[in-house]
Amino acid sequence: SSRIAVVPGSFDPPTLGHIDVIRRAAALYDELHVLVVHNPDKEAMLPIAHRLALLEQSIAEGEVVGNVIVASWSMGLLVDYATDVGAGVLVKGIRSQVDVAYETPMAIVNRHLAHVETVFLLPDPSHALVSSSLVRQVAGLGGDVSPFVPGPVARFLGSDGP
Ligand code: COD
Repeated sequence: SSRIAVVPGSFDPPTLGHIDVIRRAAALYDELHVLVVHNPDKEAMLPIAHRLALLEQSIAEGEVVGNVIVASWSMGLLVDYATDVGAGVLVKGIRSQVDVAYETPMAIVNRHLAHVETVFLLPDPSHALVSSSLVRQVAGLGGDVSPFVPGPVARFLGSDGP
């Protein structure tokens, strides 16, 4: 049977850290769903439709191997989406102890709710400090975000590098 996984996130906006996790997860599974989920704990910068388009463009530009599907989900539990598409695994990136503390209870709940396992990937050191919130801050203050985001996102946010 084919191995299907979901990489969920806010992707507001997609960063080079996200693309790194997506590229590496795509190499591990037969089918990878990159899922834009609204995070009620965070105030959004970009509408979901923009995040979807930027993810698709960034994945295409990043030459990610494997069968990657980009989608969004707002109809309820994340694990309901996973179950619908036959995915048994969620893949998440762990940058710090803060991420571990945030993700651990969700991983336990998701396993109990739907027998969906969570697999954690450690970031590449070159991207470990990159976050969407940092990019939102730099962009909001008029700074150049091109070192932290894929080309399509830099162009969209209006900083195309020097
Ligand atoms: N390097 C490596 N990984 C990274 C990097 C980086 N530089 N930056 C981000 N990541 C990882 C994050 O750790 C995360 O795994 C993923 O990429 C997405 O990150 P964000 O910031 O875009 O997304 P989050 O953290 O806001 O997304 C959180 C979810 C919405 C996915 C989360 O809240 C969730 O799983 N919700 C589930 C909703 C639900 O069903 N709840 C009920 C049961 S828990």
